[in-house]
Amino acid sequence: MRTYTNVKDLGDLKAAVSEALEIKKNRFAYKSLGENKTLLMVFFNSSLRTRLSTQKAGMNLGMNTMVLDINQGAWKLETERGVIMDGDKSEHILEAIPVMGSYCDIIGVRAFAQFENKEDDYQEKILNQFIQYSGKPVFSMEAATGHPLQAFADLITIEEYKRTSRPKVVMTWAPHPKALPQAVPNSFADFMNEADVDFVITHPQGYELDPKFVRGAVVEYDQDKALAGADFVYAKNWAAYADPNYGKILSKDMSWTITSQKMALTNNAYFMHCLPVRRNMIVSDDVIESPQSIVIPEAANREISAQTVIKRMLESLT
Ligand code: AN0
Ligand code: CP
Repeated sequence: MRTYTNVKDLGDLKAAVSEALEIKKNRFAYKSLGENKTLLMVFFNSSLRTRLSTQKAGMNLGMNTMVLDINQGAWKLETERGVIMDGDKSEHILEAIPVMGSYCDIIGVRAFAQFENKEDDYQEKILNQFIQYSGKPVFSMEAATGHPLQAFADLITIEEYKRTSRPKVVMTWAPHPKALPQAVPNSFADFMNEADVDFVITHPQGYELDPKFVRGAVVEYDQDKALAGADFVYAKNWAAYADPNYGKILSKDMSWTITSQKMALTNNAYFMHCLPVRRNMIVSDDVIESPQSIVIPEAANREISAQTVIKRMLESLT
């Protein structure tokens, strides 16, 4: 595997989930695969889970791992070609990327949507420059339009907790004080559309996601109707995708918060969220603390999704 940016990069999804569950049974079985290989993780944005779980995954595979926080101690990077660099940016990304590539074997990149220019975001300008100019396999650690390590971990978690062969999975928008990217909901939809689940998306009018990710999923604007009979409730906030409101907050309607009253509409559903989560905006204290909340095992599976992807990349090096 040379790139990991979306569900298609995994090929046969069932096989990928089986491989992940095998890795989970013995996460040190491939300790020699990464010997003398270096994983570089580049962060343009903050992280708790991705940083730790991906580093842990690399270490499980015997790799050396390095982390660079672009905004803390590195030179400020210019990303546009043709700019006269007389401002505060000391280095161009077109030099920085091949230099970073020269020190490692595999690169993970976190570069969120900037909400300044929809085309730049949806063309994955930063991530694609890493793919093009680093000379190394590159995986997304949440880029502008996707968070495929999260969605893969989500699918592994659903596989572990499902009580029927084809569970109903409902992804619901919920309110949040800040504008958040569409990366997590995009990737979750990307994966659920390929998985053996009944997938429903619910959000207020105006929060429609890119049809490229929604594809054949059912979109139900009435949250209560959507939640009826759900086996998994996947909550997430995102800012508007559709023009002319790209990147804007259109609603903070607290009637969309996932509470125990909302969960009572479901088939005793499990509650999921990628974290970090704002309590009593996205989800009430009692729901996230309930036995039906699987946010911690979900986060723990980030180590497994990352390890599966890095293992496949290491195998492609040899
Ligand atoms: C980010 C987002 O919504 O994309 C990261 C989630 C994994 N969340 C925040 O910035 C709070
Ligand atoms: N879910 C997730 O990616 O969390 P972090 O932003 O803390 O890495």
